[in-house]
Amino acid sequence: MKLSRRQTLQLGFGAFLGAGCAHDMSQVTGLALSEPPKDFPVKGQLSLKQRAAAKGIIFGAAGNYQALTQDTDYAQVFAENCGMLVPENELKWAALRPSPDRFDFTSSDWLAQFAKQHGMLFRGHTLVWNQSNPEWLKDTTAQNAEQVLIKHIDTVVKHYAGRIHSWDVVNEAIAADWSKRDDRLHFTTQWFKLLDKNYIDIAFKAAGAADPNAMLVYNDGYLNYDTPHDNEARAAVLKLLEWLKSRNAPIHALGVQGHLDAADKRFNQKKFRDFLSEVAGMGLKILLTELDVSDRYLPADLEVRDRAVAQTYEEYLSVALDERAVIAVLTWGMSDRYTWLTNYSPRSDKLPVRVLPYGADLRRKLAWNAIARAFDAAPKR
Ligand code: 9MR
Repeated sequence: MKLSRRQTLQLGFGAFLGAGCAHDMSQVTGLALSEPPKDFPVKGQLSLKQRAAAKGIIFGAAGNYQALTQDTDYAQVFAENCGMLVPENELKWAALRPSPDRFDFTSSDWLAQFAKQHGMLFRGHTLVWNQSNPEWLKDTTAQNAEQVLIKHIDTVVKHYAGRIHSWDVVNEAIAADWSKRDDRLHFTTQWFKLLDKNYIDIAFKAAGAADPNAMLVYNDGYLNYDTPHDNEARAAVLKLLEWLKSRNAPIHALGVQGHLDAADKRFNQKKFRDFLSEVAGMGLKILLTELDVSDRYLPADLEVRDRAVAQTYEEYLSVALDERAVIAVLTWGMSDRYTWLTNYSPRSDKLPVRVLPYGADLRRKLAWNAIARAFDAAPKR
């Protein structure tokens, strides 16, 4: 029996991660396999975007205005590797909407121009989210909620029509909430309170009307692991997607946030792969969004840490890229110099986190190799 790359990795990573890891051993029992070589060798000199493009995949990352305007070395590394730019914060309401009647596109327009100048696609994140909203939004009432929502989406989506690849129309309507509603919808958010779940449908329809050519995406997190919470979240996301389709909402893709943790042994390849197949079976594309690998619970040793982070990237991407509906891989930043995990998920020993393809010194790490290797091994779209 010839093993697929996925099966090979399955055993290799199991050996590395130890007992708690869930895998389907039925396919691989009895065969001597090894984990990826310690230095994650890559062939050739191609950048990440070139390796991805060779397989019909887009590689890109989140970038923010501050880092890209002030740090030219970083901007160069970013442009060399990315075929797509996602503004990390600049398209959120808090950034765009200083007041109910004003839109400020200064920083997002700069990023759109930077993307264009370097031949990158530009992607929108996000039109509706429960976080990073301006204070004045709290004054919205049940009477004007729909109008406020539609005006925002219509104005922003039209502003970028013709120069945007895709929009995260709604972000995290489900999985951020740990409560026990049957449909798992995050019901304490302001939009839910004012418009019930209809806000999701309204948002997609407004985006589709404003730009019929943009790919419209539902983006959510906590979909990766084999935990009770993530299992429920995956089921709830599938139901939400079905509901949106039944309402004739224009939805074209699911964004699966990849905030991974290198010490978490609960990634179940089969369950995750099956989930992606189900989404693909609904006629939707899939974008792997917001990918990064926390090293918070790993030992201090740099080599051990970098290898474990790289292995996590390689395993995850090898499983996911096996699904041909996956059209994009987007890391949440390019360098450890600029990552939200520095503040949101620091190490207890205070060592700088090493979670993205490039180190804070802007040198490639094994994580870069791991991503490159996953693209090189991926089937063509
Ligand atoms: O990385 C983003 C960070 O800089 C912001 O302070 C934060 C709040 O707006 O959002 C972070 O990005 C989040 C993304 O927009 C949605 N999914 C979770 C991401 C990490 O918190």
